Amino acid sequence: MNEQKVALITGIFGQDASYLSELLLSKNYKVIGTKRRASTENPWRIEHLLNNKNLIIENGDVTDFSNMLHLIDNYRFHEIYNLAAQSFVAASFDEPLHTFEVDAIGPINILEATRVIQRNTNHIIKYYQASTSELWGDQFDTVYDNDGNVLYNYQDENTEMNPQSPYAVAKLAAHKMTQLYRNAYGMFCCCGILMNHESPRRGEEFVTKKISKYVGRVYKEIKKMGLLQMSNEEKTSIITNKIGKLQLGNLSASRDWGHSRDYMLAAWQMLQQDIPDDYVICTEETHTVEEFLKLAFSEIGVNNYMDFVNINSKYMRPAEVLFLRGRCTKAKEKLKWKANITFRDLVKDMVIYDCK
Ligand code: NAP
Ligand code: F7E
Repeated sequence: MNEQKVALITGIFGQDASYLSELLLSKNYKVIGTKRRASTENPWRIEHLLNNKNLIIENGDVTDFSNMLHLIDNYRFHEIYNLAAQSFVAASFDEPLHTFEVDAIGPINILEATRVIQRNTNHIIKYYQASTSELWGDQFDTVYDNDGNVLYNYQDENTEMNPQSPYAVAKLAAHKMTQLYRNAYGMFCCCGILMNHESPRRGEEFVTKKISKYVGRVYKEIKKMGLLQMSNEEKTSIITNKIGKLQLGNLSASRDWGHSRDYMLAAWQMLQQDIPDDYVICTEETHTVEEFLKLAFSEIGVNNYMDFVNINSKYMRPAEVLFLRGRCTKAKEKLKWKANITFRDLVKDMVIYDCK
């Protein structure tokens, strides 16, 4: 019989950790998930997994080297997925030091602890670093036709990186360190450069969840109105007076949005390869925030979506990433991975969840 694999997932209460836990548990892994010690805990994303005997939750703060060292020493891990992060780009402008501590120093703590333990035990531990499309910042490459006309812009593993936020700078430090541990010490380390990925379990401060949650509230108000004979204008005005308008920032920013469930499969696949490498994971499509907004409202039969929105400068960023659209030829070829959940299905999934 094969030895049961043991995996560490840092940041177990986060969105991606919930889907990755489901995947690993379905493959009979023992999963050790770490959470930060907190006065109140909210494991809602993995509530359905808490009775699984193969899931163990431990306290673990990635900013504490000794904490990471003891944890990695206590278990014979085969795989480590470092998902823990201060992951909200906007907050990183207010908390640059905290963000750097968690998102850059945190991964170095884990890499260094892994290196020491691996050296002492000769037991190979594979490491996954949650890198991000934010690393590219304002950079992209372009494909031209024979007449020199632009066909499309994209980012892939070879695109220059020019981070535009404290979050992205910290993640770039972690990305480079992960590559260094692979090259200098021969460790099995992979960076998954993942484009934005969402789900009904997305944190409420991110724009997709903010929209789907608001649309869910509008839907409930429309349902309460039942068959009342009213114009759309009257309905809109009653609803926005009651629940307020949705406050948003830059609607023209463009993102390559996929589903977290699909992307966590790619993260796992990276660690199943014989040779460690870095991979871009994306859908190869791009949509603006406004397109997301329009589609989300159309799911509940509302077309006058802009009447529900107020553009609020509070949600504009000091520096913005305007355009993201990935190209993941390498992942398709080497991992045999592709995104299965379309943009339309993602929006639908989130809106249906928030309408319930
Ligand atoms: P998430 O929902 O914000 O999850 C991150 C988790 O990390 C949270 O549960 C958080 O715990 C935990 N954490 C924060 N500080 C910590 C610390 N010092 N020690 C241990 N845990 C800590 O993020 P996600 O969307 O699942 O993303 C997972 C990873 O992928 C992150 O590293 C993110 O930066 C990266 N990423 C995400 C995307 C995306 O679009 N989702 C794209 C590219 C890369 P609390 O709940 O206590 O705050
Ligand atoms: O913003 C614009 C905002 O906060 C998306 C993280 O998972 O993906 C995520 O980072 C876009 C930006 O995600 C609002 O300006 C407009 O252009 O949902 P977001 P993000 O910054 O792209 C990357 C890949 C990660 O690695 C990160 O961890 O939407 N936007 N109005 C708004 N954004 C927010 N949050 N709120 C608004 O009201």
